[in-house]
Amino acid sequence: MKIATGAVALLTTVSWNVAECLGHRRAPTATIDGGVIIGTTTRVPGATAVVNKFLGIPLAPAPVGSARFSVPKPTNWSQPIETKTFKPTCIQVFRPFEDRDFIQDVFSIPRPEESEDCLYLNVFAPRKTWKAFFRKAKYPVLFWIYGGGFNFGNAGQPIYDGSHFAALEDVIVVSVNYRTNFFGFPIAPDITNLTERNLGLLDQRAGLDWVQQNIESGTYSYNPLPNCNDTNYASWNVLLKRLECENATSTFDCIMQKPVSDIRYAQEKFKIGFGMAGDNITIVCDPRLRREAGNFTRVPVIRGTTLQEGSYYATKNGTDIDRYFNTYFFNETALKEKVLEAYKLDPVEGRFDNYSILSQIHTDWNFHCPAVFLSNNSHRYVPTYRYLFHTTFPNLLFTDLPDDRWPVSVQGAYHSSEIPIVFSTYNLTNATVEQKRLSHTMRKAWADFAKNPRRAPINGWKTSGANGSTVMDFGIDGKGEYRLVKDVTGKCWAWKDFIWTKHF
Ligand SMILES: *[C@@H]1O[C@H](CO)[C@@H](O)[C@H](O)[C@H]1NC(C)=O
Ligand SMILES: *[C@@H]1O[C@H](CO)[C@@H](O)[C@H](O)[C@H]1NC(C)=O
Ligand SMILES: *[C@@H]1O[C@H](CO)[C@@H](O)[C@H](O)[C@H]1NC(C)=O
Ligand SMILES: *[C@@H]1O[C@H](CO)[C@@H](O)[C@H](O)[C@H]1NC(C)=O
Ligand SMILES: *[C@@H]1O[C@H](CO)[C@@H](O)[C@H](O)[C@H]1NC(C)=O
Ligand SMILES: *[C@@H]1O[C@H](CO)[C@@H](O)[C@H](O)[C@H]1NC(C)=O
Ligand SMILES: *[C@@H]1O[C@H](CO)[C@@H](O)[C@H](O)[C@H]1NC(C)=O
Ligand SMILES: *[C@@H]1O[C@H](CO)[C@@H](O)[C@H](O)[C@H]1NC(C)=O
Ligand SMILES: *[C@@H]1O[C@H](CO)[C@@H](O)[C@H](O)[C@H]1NC(C)=O
Ligand SMILES: *[C@@H]1O[C@H](CO)[C@@H](O)[C@H](O)[C@H]1NC(C)=O
Ligand SMILES: *[C@@H]1O[C@H](CO)[C@@H](O)[C@H](O)[C@H]1NC(C)=O
Ligand SMILES: CC(=O)N[C@H]1CO[C@H](CO)[C@@H](O)[C@@H]1O
Repeated sequence: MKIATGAVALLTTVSWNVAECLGHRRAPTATIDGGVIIGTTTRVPGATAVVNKFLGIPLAPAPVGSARFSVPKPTNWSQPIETKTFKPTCIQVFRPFEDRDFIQDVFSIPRPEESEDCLYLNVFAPRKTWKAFFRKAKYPVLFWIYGGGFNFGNAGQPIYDGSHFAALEDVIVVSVNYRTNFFGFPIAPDITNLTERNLGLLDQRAGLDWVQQNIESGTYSYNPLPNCNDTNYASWNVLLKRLECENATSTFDCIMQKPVSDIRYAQEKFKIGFGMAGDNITIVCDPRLRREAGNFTRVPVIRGTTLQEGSYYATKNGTDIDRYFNTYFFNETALKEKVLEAYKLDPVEGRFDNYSILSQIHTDWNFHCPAVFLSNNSHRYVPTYRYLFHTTFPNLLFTDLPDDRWPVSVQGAYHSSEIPIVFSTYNLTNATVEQKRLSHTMRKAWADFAKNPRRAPINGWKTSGANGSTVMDFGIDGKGEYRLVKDVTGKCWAWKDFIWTKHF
């Protein structure tokens, strides 16, 4: 399982038509296409600006009942509605079932309410000053698409709170819920339009449409290739069996009538995965060829990875190297040989045991090397900035996980640990000075890039250059320092053939 995270910085500004009640304590209201919304306000430490929050704005009619697999369409309402609290997240699947608690302890804090009625988005906007109001000031928008490997995720997670961005950087943050797993990617024979098998992607696009700008959807970066065989219904057929629908007159109706809890449980317990259907519209089957031909939306990018992306995944799957290879690279014997040679025990390079070997392997093939290859490619067409996130702050470590499966000593700069730094949503109580400084730097860099993507996000941050190897190393001293360095990409060659055929 891969948990992709991504933010898309919209490159244009929008006018957020807020009927400001400047100087008054009244709740902020806004008139949008769908109707009138009433939000709430907040403040963040260190900022004078007030933040207007509109949480749980309806994005589309609820996809429930017979509308379960409906394509998101604009919705509207006649009376003003309160948008003051997050709405439930979409139905989530945490696979395998045995790992349900562990995955949530790391990636879903606190555990949200779930519902099929989940298509809502959230806006965090700086309250305009009188001056800005009369200038008709416009703000750049940062659009946040949460990760979760298209199995789970929730725009309302506290670490994704956009208040600091809005208050301190004068940008608007929009985050959107989208459907995942079976509910977002129903590859079923009864749904004949391939694009309508990618509802989760359509939901994301609906969120972008809502922002009403001509922007690109999230880069399809380094996920495994989508299912490009239109008639491969392997997952659907397993689900039919597990839900005892295989002999029904209408198998589709049979599944539609099953309770959500049964559908969720079957996916977790029997490890049934639903992914995207390659339709060459929402998701293409030949992304690498298109990228190499420069056939993509030409906008500048920042992309980066953490130093120990794989530390969580390697733990999750134990320390048996053979089992790991059987799980991820079944029957790829040549690859296994090449990789194990490249990553043999070497204390100098941080490989002391099976676990540290697997942690490095997972970091490289799933995150680090794809970032290198992608940067090497995109820098030929668009300004491409790459970063590494290197540091581990004590208040971001998981000290109270129920068993010893992921000890604090090996967590490191784990997958997603840069997110609370970029959003400034880490726990302030025990934050270090270095942490606050680094958070300020990264948050500002992201915001400045949205304001002007033609300029380096930080002075002196050079583009990734030949071989994608020039990187800004955030936390290079293990604390808050950052510096431009040459990344060590030596082992990526071991992965090139595999990644290029299976993941691009
Ligand atoms: C909602 O949209 C429909 C279709 O455009 C329109 O007919 C209806 O009047 C709208 N309702 C409200 C309350 O705006
Ligand atoms: C397939 O579905 C998409 C999304 O609803 C729609 O835009 C497109 O027109 C449909 N294609 C056909 C051939 O009906
Ligand atoms: C697509 O999947 C079906 C079902 O597994 C299989 O019979 C068929 O051969 C596959 N088609 C291709 C082109 O691989
Ligand atoms: C469906 O039919 C097959 C073959 O007759 C049978 O083995 C299976 O038990 C049936 N499944 C259910 C849920 O009735
Ligand atoms: C998508 O494009 C690929 C590569 O060009 C092609 O093989 C595949 O048939 C296309 N699929 C659809 C659904 O258009
Ligand atoms: C570029 O993309 C367009 C549409 O997405 C497609 O029709 C075309 O075949 C692509 N060209 C190449 C060289 O991939
Ligand atoms: C390390 O992996 C090898 C190969 O799968 C396995 O035989 C061995 O038991 C593993 N050692 C530990 C401590 O897990
Ligand atoms: C494993 O790979 C070998 C050689 O490429 C092939 O003959 C065999 O059928 C594969 N086994 C499975 C189960 O895919
Ligand atoms: C923040 O950290 C302090 C000290 O470790 C702890 O008591 C508090 O519960 C934490 N707050 C949150 C929201 O996690
Ligand atoms: C947080 O800081 C306080 C005061 O400096 C200290 O007593 C406490 O042990 C710290 N807690 C953690 C979890 O680091
Ligand atoms: C970068 O791209 C060039 C040109 O395609 C290629 O020769 C080189 O091997 C690539 N390097 C990496 C690290 O992918
Ligand atoms: C995704 C994956 O490979 N999960 C495996 C991790 O290891 C457990 C056993 O501890 C297996 O049951 C899972 O299938």
